[in-house]
Amino acid sequence: MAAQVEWERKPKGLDANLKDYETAYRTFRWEDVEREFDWVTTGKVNVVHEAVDRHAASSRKDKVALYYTDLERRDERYTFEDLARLTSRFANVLKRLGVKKGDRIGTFLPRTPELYIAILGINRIGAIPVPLFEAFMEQAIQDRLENSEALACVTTPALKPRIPRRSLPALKCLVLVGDEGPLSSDEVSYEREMASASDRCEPEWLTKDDGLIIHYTSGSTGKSKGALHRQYAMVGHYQTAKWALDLRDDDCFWCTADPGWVTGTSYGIYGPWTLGVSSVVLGGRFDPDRWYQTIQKYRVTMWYSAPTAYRMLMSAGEAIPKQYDLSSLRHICSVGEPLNPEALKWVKKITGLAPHETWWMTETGMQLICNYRSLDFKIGCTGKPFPGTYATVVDDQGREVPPGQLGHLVVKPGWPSMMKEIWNNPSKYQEYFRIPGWYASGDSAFKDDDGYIWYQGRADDVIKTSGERVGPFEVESALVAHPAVAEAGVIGKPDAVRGQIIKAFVALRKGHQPSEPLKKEIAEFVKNNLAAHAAPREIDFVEKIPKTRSGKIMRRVLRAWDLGEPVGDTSTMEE
Ligand code: 6R9
Repeated sequence: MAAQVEWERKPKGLDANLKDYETAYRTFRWEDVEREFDWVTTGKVNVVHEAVDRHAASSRKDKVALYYTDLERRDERYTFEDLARLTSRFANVLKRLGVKKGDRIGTFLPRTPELYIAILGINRIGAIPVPLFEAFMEQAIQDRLENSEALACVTTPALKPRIPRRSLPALKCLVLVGDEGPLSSDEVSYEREMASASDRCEPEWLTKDDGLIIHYTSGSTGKSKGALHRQYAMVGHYQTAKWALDLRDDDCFWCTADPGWVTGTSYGIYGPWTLGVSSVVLGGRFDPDRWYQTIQKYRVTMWYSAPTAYRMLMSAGEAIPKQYDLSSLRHICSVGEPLNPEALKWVKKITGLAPHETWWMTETGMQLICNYRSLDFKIGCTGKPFPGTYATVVDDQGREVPPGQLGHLVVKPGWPSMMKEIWNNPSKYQEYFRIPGWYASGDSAFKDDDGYIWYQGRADDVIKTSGERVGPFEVESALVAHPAVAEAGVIGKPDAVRGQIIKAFVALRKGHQPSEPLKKEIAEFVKNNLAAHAAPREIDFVEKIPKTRSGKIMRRVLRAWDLGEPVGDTSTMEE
């Protein structure tokens, strides 16, 4: 436990949406939140009605839902009414292509308004969006579109070559955004189809249990897995956006995450828009100047980002933020990895506000352990369970451990946005419930005497690099596809800015010599086949990859090698 605990104290009577955590935690009922949704009275469920149509039919009609800029070519704003119209058009485009309720549709697009319109257009007809991060290369795309058996994919001419269509028999059609050229018979132009589509499309009425979205994410073994969420998840998105992000009607909210990741949909789309709050999207690459400029330009009031981003801003120095007016900010939150106290204090220094932790996962769909705007917290802690949920720390048998003792971070199943299934993989789903009575996160943590939970790291081999979740197996598979690589083992190596970086140990095939150019070539190969963020930043050549007798890579040994430490017990290692 931290020797000297520093508190972030909150003024009494602070005007937050969640005024008194302890009372709320005692009295909270999800049924009360359900009443905020129209489906409670109509029985007709569709997130697009709750996030768009009901606002478009209210006094929020002309309110800006989405501010979009790339600070160069595009500078646009879309009201809730615009979103109702455009997502209806896109829904009609999909209908014309024969897409029906329950079909999976990929979105492989840069962060542009079309991506948001596509996701909600897919939802409108009850189909299931499968967002694919823009930086994914061929292998990553193939794995995800193959597993989800997506019927169509919305993409751009520039990204299209990365979709291996010949090996995706289920993929019938591409919708191309920004294409003026000739199209093949299984392609349509987004612009041309949108121009002739009707502005009206009643949502497909669903049940609470029907599909909302599939987000692919990584585990410590195997290929990426698709976490399917249900429509009912919107109840969790809504309430956490209200109490953890503290969103209000007059806020201008900036969630910096891409919808290719769960944060970019739960809190880039569903949370803020079910609340009717204006959201900012910045296209293009990370750059400190552009980020501060965005806060200034839109007078952003609530900012939700990740520790790596805060640390990158920190390393760019204090002179840059001084050139911008950041005084509009009133609340800041953080997600994806632990926020180190140094970065927290730096953000506080430049904005006057300490970022508040929110802990959750792709599979949990919503924030579960948070620091709250009105509640004192200890700097460095992960926070307290969200009202209506119960997260705690247990031993291997599922018994809660005493304060201060390290254990598995678990959650009592049954919160609104818990994933419904792992797509096409019931046994993977069951693995999350291996500790009797609990959803096992795979993280380790301890609870202190005051009930604050302190994240202590992953208990498995999953890597978090720049806040993005990467499975070692995916990287190892990409590495061994290189002609010079015989075997590979991958670990996350601690890094001051990125949290972890990907480090690969590589054994070469006969006839290949270790060299610096070869390292570069191998890293480049992974970048081009999987994704830039999944490419190893460090490669060590070794004779052999340490494996157990049953053939499992011993990453514990790799980590010890990396640190130059003794390897410990190797009795299970193969000869
Ligand atoms: C939303 C998201 C989930 C894993 C999770 C944990 C780590 C997320 C954190 C955090 C410490 C926080 N994580 N938030 N660790 N403090 N506030 O990140 O989902 O990409 O699925 O990652 O990220 O290890 O298990 P996902």
